[in-house]
Amino acid sequence: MTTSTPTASTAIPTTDEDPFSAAVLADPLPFQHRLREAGEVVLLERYGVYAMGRYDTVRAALLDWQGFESSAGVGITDFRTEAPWRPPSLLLEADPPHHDAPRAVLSRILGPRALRELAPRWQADADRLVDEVLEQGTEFDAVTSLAEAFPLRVFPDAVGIPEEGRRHLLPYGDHLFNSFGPENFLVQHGAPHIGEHAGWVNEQCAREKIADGGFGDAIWSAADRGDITPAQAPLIVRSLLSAGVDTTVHAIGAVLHAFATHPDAWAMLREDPALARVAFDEAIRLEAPVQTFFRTTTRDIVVGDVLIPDRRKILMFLGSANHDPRRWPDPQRFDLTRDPSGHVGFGMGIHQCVGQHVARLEAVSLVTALARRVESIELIGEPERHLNNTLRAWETMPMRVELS
Ligand code: OVP
Repeated sequence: MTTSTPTASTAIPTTDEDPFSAAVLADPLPFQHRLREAGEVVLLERYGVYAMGRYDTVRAALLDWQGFESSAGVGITDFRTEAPWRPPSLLLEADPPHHDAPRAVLSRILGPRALRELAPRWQADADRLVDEVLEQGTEFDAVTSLAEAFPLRVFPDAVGIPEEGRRHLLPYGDHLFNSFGPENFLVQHGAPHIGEHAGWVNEQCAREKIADGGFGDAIWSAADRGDITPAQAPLIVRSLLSAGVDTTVHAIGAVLHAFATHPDAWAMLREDPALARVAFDEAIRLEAPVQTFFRTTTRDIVVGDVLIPDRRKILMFLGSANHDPRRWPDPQRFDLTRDPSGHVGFGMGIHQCVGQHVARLEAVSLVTALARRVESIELIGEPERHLNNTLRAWETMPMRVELS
C-alpha cells in the first residue's frame, strides 16, 4: 500500500459529516457505510484529519506501525505539537523501541498461562453473581446488574488495588476514551471532574497500594528484576486501570445485547457452552467496544490512489472495518457459525489488545454462568446507548430472563 515515490492520481474524497456528533455516535452504522463507500481514505473536513473505514485498509495501516505511528498519540491531539492531558501511556501511546519492554512484561502477566489459575475463581464469582441477580428477580437492568457488576467485582481485585474509591474507575475510563476525540460536548461534560478521578487512579498505581499476588504486584516485580524501570511500573499499572474496566463492561454489554436480540444464538450456546468464546469474539466484531483510534503518518504515504502527507492524523474505524461487507458476509448478524477471527476490534499488529485474554475470560465466565441457569433472554424495553467519543456502549438494557 505504500510506494517509495508517492504519487496520487485522484482528489481525495471529502466529507463534512461529524463522526463525533451525538447523532452519529448514537447510530454509527449509516455513517460508516457512507465512509466505506466514499473511498479507501476520506478527509474529515471539519477536523482536517483523514479516516479509513474499510477492512483491508484499516488492517494494513494497523500492521504498518512504522508508517502509522502511535507515539504521537492515538487521539486527535498530536503530542508533537500539543501537550497531552496526562503522561502518555507506555503501551498505547508508544512505539518500538520504547514500547517493547512494557509490552513484553504485560503480555506475560496477562497471557493465557498466567490466567489459568484465575479461570476457576472467576467462574465461581460469575456463578455467584448470577445467583445473586436471579434471586432478586428475573427482570433487571443488564448494564448495572451484570455488565458493570462483574468486571467491577473481579478486575480491581485481580489488579490488587484497594476497595476504597473504586467508584472513580468507570468515570475515569469514560473521560479518557472521550478525550481521544475532539473537545466536544462529551469532553466538556467530563472535564470538570477528571482531576479528581485521575488523582485517585494515579495514587493506586504506587507500590504501597498494591496487594500481593495480582497483576499490579507482577508489574512491580518486573521492575525489581530490571525488566522495566521503577519509573515505568506505575504507568503500566495505570494502563490496566485505564484500559481494563470500561472496555470489558461494554464488551459484556455487547455480548448480552447480541444474545437478547438473537435467540437462535442463545439456543446454540445452551446446546454447546463451548461457543461462549466464539460468542465473545463475534460480539467484539459486531459492536467493537473501542470503535476508533487515530494513528499519525511518519512520512508521505499513498493509500489506494490518494496521498496522505507526513504528520497527518488518520482515524481508524475498527467498528466499520468489522462491518465491511467486502470481508464479512451479512455483517450485522451475530452469527456463532462464522469465524470472527481476523476482526480488528482488538486492533491488529504490535498494539493488538494485550488484555484480550482477561476480557475474554471475564465475558466467557459470565456468559457461561448465565447459560447454566437461563433458558431464554429478552429485552423488555428499548435499551439506551451511552455516548462516548471512542466507546460503543449501553447506558441501560432492560432484560427479562426465563429460568431453566
Ligand atoms: C484500549 C487503552 C485505552 C486507554 C488507555 C490505555 C490503553 C493505556 O495504556 O493507558 S487500549
